[in-house]
Amino acid sequence: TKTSIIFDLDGVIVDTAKFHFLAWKNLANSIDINFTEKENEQLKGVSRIKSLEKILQWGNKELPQEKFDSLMQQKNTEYLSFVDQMTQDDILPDVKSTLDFLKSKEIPIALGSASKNAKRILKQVNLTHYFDAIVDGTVVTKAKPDPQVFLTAAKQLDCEPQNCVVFEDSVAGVQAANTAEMLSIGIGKTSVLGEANYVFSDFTEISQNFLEKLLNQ
Ligand code: B16
Ligand code: MG
Repeated sequence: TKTSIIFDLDGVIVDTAKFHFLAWKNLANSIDINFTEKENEQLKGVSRIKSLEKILQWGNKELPQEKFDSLMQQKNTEYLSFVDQMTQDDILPDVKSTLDFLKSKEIPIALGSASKNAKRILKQVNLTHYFDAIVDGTVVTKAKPDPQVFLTAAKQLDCEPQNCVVFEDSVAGVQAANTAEMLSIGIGKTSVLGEANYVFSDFTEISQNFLEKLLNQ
């Protein structure tokens, strides 16, 4: 059986998590809500709308729909101002060599991201051509931890979920992969991503030997 690989985007391929954090923090502070890295952790992999809902909940605030919409837009405008400054140097260490290795083995590769900006980001850092399927926030209707995003990617690659491997940096994303019955590999801290089948701090920690074993199981 042939293994396929699904990559999350933010926090796995590129370090956009720090841009999301900055933009959410500025937004929260502008409406007098405190926002820390710990709270940010809970927004990883979570859609834009859900993220703002959570922030308002934490701050015990309710807003009229119009204000809600304008804040979401404000956050995205600030976020995109960071994204548009990105270059290939913002690709996380050893991600490109991993993609090259998988390509050399003719492994199908998909993106499974909650972001509506995914295609723009891939283009910005010149990685679009690696992906045989792109499933992002413009197509999914059910947010992680729902497995929809990864199941859709598997379908597009014509791969059984059991033969898919998912790289994820968020708790919600690891849960989504597990629910989809895929092999989950957490990128980040074991203390946060303990539910994953394996956890590595980043791709520099993943040996070619390990990748080869993944492809041959
Ligand atoms: P956007 P991923 C997720 O992307 C991010 O982790 C999350 O922080 C963000 O709110 C979400 O995308 C939506 O992003 O505002 O660009 O549509 O990690 O699933 O690639
Ligand atoms: Mg992520």
